[in-house]
Amino acid sequence: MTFRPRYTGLIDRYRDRLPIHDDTRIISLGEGNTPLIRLNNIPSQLGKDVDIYVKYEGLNPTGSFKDRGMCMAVTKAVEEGSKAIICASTGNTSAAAAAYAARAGVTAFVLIPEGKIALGKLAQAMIHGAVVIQIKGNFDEGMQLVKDVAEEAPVTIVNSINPFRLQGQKTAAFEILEELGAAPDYHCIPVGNAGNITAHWMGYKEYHEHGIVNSLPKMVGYQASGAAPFMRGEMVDNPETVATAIRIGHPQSWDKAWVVNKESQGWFDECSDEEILAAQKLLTSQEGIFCEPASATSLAGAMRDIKSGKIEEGSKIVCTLTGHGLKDPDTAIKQCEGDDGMITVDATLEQVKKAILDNMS
Ligand code: AN7
Repeated sequence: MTFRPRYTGLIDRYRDRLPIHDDTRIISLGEGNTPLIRLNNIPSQLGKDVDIYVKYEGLNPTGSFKDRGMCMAVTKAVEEGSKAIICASTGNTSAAAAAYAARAGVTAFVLIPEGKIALGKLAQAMIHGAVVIQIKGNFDEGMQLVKDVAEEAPVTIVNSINPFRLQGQKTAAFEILEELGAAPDYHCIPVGNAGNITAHWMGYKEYHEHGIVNSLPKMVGYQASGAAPFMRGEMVDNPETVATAIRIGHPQSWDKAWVVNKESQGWFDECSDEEILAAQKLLTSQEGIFCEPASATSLAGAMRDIKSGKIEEGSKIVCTLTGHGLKDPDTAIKQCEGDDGMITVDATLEQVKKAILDNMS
């Protein structure tokens, strides 16, 4: 039996690469160190010789990649003496802010678009004790209100415009490089505010500049068609998509993401809601991996670009799955309506046996 040190979260693990002092009180829930899972079935179904890995960020403590950034943002807010944090959110940021605020003993204020956040995320914000402020408006309006109110009230913004968020989130790229020993050829990622694509590129470049690896990926950002400002080349005022996490029309990291696009020689593209949901279902049913709709955008786009040959055979591809499928049970159940996966029978041996024998594949 070999013992290994207890994993205590990404700030401890990467403290030399993060803006942390020796005596900083670290606010951590053990985030990071998420699995990089090689897909077994989908590549062959595509009929292409490609190697696809998914980085399952849904396995972070609050079920999304936001924990990587939030542990840093809250750690630094507390270090600076802040008693309250605030964010606008399509759901996951609010869940993470609520949890890390509870851990730190500070107040979290979260602005969410009324009726447009997935049920699991709302439950998280509420049960962790955040002050949930629903606005009759969308994320972009909430973000502007957060910026305005932070000028007038003693609250620290923990959206990804807080630079410590991206510092924490860059560690996902470190983990990928450590496991693969080199950069993938392509890193495919869902894009909303474009903080995460920016943070990944920071991480990839940092290991490259320090000579830890000698390759860099092409960064490919996929948006939902109804919320695709990077494809339109301008802000979108009324974004709409089933993938509520990325229902964002005014990305906060607009300029940074265009730099990533250029430097990495990657591209942006869009996926329809149908493609997103199909990819989510394919991943659950063929690989056993359950991510939320927004997260499946990375795989939906990658599959299309693999099929068309834009991503060449022989490529190694990492798709980030940003959030857990349990975040949005309503959409998952709705997706299965009309399937014959649920059968109601009398509580008798005869009926249960018939249900089994009729459904053996
Ligand atoms: C599952 O929670 O913006 O491009 O307020 O929850 O870094 O914005 C969520 C974003 C992708 C997009 N996937 O990441 C919020 C919020 C999921 C997300 C994104 C989000 P960015």
